Amino acid sequence: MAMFDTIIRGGRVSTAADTFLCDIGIRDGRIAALGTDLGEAHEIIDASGKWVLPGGIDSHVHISQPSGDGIVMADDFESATRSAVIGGNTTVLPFCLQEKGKSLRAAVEAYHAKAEGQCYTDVSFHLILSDPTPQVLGQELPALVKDGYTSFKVFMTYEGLALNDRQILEVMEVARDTRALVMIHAENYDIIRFLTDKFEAEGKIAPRFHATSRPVIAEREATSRAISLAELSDVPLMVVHVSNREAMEEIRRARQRGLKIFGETCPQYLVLTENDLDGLNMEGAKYVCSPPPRDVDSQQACWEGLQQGVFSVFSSDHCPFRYDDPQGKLTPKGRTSFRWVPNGIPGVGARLPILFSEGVMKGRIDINQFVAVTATNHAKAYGLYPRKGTIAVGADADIAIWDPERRQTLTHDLLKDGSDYTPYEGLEITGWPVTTLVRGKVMVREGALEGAKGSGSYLSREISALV
Ligand code: DUC
Ligand code: ZN
Ligand code: ZN
Repeated sequence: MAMFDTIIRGGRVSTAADTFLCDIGIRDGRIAALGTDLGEAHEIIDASGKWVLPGGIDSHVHISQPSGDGIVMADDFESATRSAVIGGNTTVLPFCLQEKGKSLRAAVEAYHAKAEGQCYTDVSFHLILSDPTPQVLGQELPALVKDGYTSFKVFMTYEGLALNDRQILEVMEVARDTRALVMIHAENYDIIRFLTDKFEAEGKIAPRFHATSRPVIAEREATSRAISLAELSDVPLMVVHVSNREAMEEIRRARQRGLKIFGETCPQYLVLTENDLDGLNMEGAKYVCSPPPRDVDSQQACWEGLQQGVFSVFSSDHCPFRYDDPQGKLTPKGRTSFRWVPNGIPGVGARLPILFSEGVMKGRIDINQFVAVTATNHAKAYGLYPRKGTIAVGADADIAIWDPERRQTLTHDLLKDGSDYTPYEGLEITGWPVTTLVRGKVMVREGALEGAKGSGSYLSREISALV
């Protein structure tokens, strides 16, 4: 009788720490053995010439999130996790948004109903706190953390979402008491409101003014303030979607002072610039996201943040809207001002190939750094390690097999998400995740989707290793 369900044979295995040549024996969805001459299995996957890595964990995605009047997000759980698995991911963490005046628990239940039976990858939810009432802070949130929702995001900007400094301190106090990890969107609300009103009054309404109205200084100031609030509260903090040198340096300085401040950056800050928002007609809307892509020096700073460990995680911030759609980027109101252009871009399928190609294949980061910032550190930060995020005996068999030589021009057609474009169209990519297994089941084989929707499970999470 075969010892294993599957053996991945002959690959070059890399984790965040090591690279070694070995076979992987998989039994009951877990990694049961690492070694050579592992014997028989029901299925042998030949990985010779390939790199065998932990499946990607994308800890920052938005799926089926309420997005304002008449605007509909392009992905549901089926299409977002389909694109994720095609792009080499095995777990994604979307955000469950509390709408103002409503209960957080009710939002969580409704979000589970959307995901149930739909997923190609494993999923787990962060929370977004928009209304930190005494009931939410005193009861709902602590109970949800106990139930495995161990991270939540707060916003310093946006109508209906922004918390003031006092509210952020109140939330941080609950995080300290419950040992949850706070994630923060750091942009100065008043700077953005002031500039948005001013540009509109001057007739500057095109998508590119989205970028101009959210300057680096607004991000740097809010990052610095968020760090101060976390220091006062004595809580770790994850600053998400960092776009530029000044904000990166704020995080670096805090870390050098011994504070538990962590950073995340995303593909749009490595390969796009604000000039992409200049497209003729409304083409620039395809790149409207917040913080906006900046300039070439900001790209370089984000690379340095990844190379030097200032950023722990590299996520997509997948926040997809269709372009050619009145419920998406071409909403009629968006033509009247950049203020109304749906804010966010797709990226869950493109994240890993972009970092592999631009980072590993171009020598900016090594393969172990790649694994750390795309999988292992996400698992550690969000309470999934060591079950997820590494290749080790006992871990879930979440594995992506990469062909480091495959060349590919990135096109939207490859990504199989629910949007109708990719902001990375035409990027030349070297290296591709050809075969991906989720808990031992082959979901993508040689580039073709093979697993069924509903194979992905919901993951209840432990306390973050960063807390
Ligand atoms: N913040 C995000 O994290 N995603 C999309 C939009 C935003 O402001
Ligand atoms: Zn954000
Ligand atoms: Zn986001």
